[in-house]
Amino acid sequence: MKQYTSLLVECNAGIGVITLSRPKALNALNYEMLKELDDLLDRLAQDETVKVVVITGSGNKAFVAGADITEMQKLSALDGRKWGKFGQAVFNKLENLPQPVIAAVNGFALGGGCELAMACDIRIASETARFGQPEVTLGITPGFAGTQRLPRLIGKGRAKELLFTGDIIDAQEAYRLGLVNKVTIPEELISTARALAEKIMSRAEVAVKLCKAAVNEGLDMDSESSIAYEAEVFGLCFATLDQKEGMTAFIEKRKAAFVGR
Ligand code: DAK
Repeated sequence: MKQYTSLLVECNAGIGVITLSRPKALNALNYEMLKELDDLLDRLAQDETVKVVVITGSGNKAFVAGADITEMQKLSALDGRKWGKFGQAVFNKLENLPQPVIAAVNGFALGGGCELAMACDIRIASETARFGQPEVTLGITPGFAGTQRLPRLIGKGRAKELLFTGDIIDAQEAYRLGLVNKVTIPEELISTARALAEKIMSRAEVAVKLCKAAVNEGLDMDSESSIAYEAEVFGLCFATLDQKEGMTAFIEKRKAAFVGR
């Protein structure tokens, strides 16, 4: 795998682990990190050996403490719009990566960090994780789709409270709100993410990918179109070897041996 300046990448036994690494700035997202992430996502999308992706932050203090404030401070309005559009495009690419993506949130996930976690499919948080959209305390709005993904995840009223106050919440509160799927002790964060990745990898790969596409595409459609889309992906499953194997294994009362096709 290519070497990056702000990302560590390790691919092993089907799991690609991306560690966002700018320790001096609590892994704050700057232009270089976003550009690297953009490049890496293109590569991962083409890499059939990577079945599930896990994203975490380096160190034990931060997942990502937001977009880099020192870099943003100098932006003109036009550059701000350009930066926002680029970040949104990278986060959309992450959200729509063919493989499932698990965020293993190991500390502060603020602003752009919370938005990055929300662009992942599933979030697991360490007990030490902290979440928030503190942009209003800096005189700005969230710029990487936080105003859109947060209400879709936790509901309009709760999202507005977090967006209007900039409050930072702990992992248990994030779990209560439905912002994270699970909370673990810090020592078990990565092993929990890996165990979940392994469970997903044991299922029919094409069906998992089609579930992801159906949820992502369907949520942006009217209900009639989304249900029609679901029928299409359901039908497509019957063109796979894994559908035949899965149903035959059930009837023969044995464990399915999926081949990922
Ligand atoms: N950017 C740059 N540096 C950061 C940073 C950040 N977001 N967060 C922390 N750092 C740096 C600190 O400046 C400090 O650097 P040194 O002073 O050591 O050189 C180092 O990381 C350690 O941080 P602290 O000393 O502050 O550590 P503490 O434990 O005391 O506090 C903290 C941790 C996470 C509570 C605190 O660092 C903090 O409040 N950080 C900022 C959190 C924040 O406000 N994040 C949201 C950023 S705003 C848009 C596009 C994108 C966005 C908006 C619009 N468009 C273009 C429309 C996104 C916005 C954001 O994400």
